[in-house]
Amino acid sequence: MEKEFPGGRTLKLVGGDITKLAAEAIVNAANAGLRGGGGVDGAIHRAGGPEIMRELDGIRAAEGGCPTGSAVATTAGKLPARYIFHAVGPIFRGGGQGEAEALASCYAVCMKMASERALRSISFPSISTGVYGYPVEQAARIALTTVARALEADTTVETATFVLFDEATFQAYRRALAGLHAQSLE
Ligand code: AR6
Repeated sequence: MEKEFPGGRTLKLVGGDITKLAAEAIVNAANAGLRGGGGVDGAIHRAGGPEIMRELDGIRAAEGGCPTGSAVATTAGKLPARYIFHAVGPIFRGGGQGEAEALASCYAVCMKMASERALRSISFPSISTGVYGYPVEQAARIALTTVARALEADTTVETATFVLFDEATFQAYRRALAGLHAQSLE
């Protein structure tokens, strides 16, 4: 499923494993310590090899980690990408702790980092909706709205793809994208 934007830019939803799909930047759902973990983070480090963690060790030593709502870049090791952007999503604590702003910021920062590097393609997982507990219907709306806004603005990104691991997550994003379509037709 996809949505077209002016200038031939496209936002796509696909099901599957983000480590299997080539993109110039692959986004990881990381933690503030940049120490790796389970979920998509575990899958990226397993498939990408130890070089990615070596680079994160250097960033951690220099900067102490990465704040929630932001991201850091490394190379991609063995993954079919030039960069991994390690984005730190919010832990959901009821919704009154700035979680929506932090989640939107993850996507906006990654789109900005892609454009700064003149990248044409980027793929995202559903940040914060696994271990971090963000309700997926709300998270999908925030994710798609933020990336759509970036694709409508000045960016080098031609294709932004959400790679959604399980069927329930894919369906939530499908509904949210249908909602975006309806809004833009109003
Ligand atoms: N490809 C795409 N999506 C995936 C994959 C994959 N290979 N594997 C899992 N997902 P989570 P979070 C989906 O928990 O909520 C880690 O330990 C998963 O089904 O990976 O942001 C980090 O180190 C879900 O839809 O990320 C942090 O400590 C989505 O990715 C913490 O978890 C996000 O789930 C971050 O938690």
